Amino acid sequence: MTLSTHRRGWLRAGLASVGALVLGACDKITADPKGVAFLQSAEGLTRRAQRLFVDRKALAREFTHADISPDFRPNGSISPADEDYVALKTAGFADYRLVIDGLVEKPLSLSLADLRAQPSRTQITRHDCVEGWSSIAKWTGARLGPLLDQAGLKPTARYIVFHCGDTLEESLDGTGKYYESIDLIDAHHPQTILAYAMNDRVLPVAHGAPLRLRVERQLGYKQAKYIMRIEVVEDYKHLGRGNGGFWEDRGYEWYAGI
Ligand SMILES: Nc1nc2c(c(=O)[nH]1)N[C@H]1C(S)=C(S)[C@@H](COP(=O)(O)O)O[C@H]1N2
Ligand SMILES: [Mo]
Repeated sequence: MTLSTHRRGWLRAGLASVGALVLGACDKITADPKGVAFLQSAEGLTRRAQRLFVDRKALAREFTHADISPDFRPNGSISPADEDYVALKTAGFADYRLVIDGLVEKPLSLSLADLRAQPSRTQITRHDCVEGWSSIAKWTGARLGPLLDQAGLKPTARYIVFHCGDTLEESLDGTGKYYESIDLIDAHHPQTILAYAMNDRVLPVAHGAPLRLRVERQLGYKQAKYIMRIEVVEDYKHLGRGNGGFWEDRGYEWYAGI
């Protein structure tokens, strides 16, 4: 193959993978026999798979202590009024248990001490909110991947849902409770942690005490605070209004990559 056809094939493969993701199909490519041949070749497949995979696995940028924001802005719920949450908070979260259930072999129920004893990671990262502000903080937490390995995902598992303790919107249909979901690639990403500490201190209530998600390749609204339960599911259509998260149910993208 000459260099120019090689490069055209490469470009088509790139467009096709975008098309496949966005539209589910790409008429132009399937109408062009050369494009199809390249896409079906082992080389074309490998390259497309590699690009999707490598990009999703790349680490988010990490910063230094000097970069930490002196006043990281709290946003959304900052002091949940939900009865169950208030009771837990009043008792200093001594009775808190994180439940991991759904499509797992062995459901888990973990205290904060249990969580602090899990494989952990500390990272200084930048939080970007869609509203247009950013703040940098140091987060420490249990890595989600090893926890899910302990619970043992069933073969049908596809998404990890985070059920939160706060109602952000009072609505008659009860869909105002905050929740979020991520896929298994992000769940196993090394920087995906259940944070219990912020800037070397116990996670404050305003930032999601006692436990909040850090999924560093995505925007602020994916960073679920006040996590009460992690449910492993095959699909999230039956939850909330069916779009995989509180803000997704109100029009935001499910995959909020940065
Ligand atoms: N449970 C819960 N998680 C949440 C929210 C919320 O209101 N409730 N707000 C989201 C949004 S939009 C942002 S920008 C971040 C804010 O996190 P922070 O309060 O630590 O800045 O939390 C996200 N996670
Ligand atoms: Mo946000």
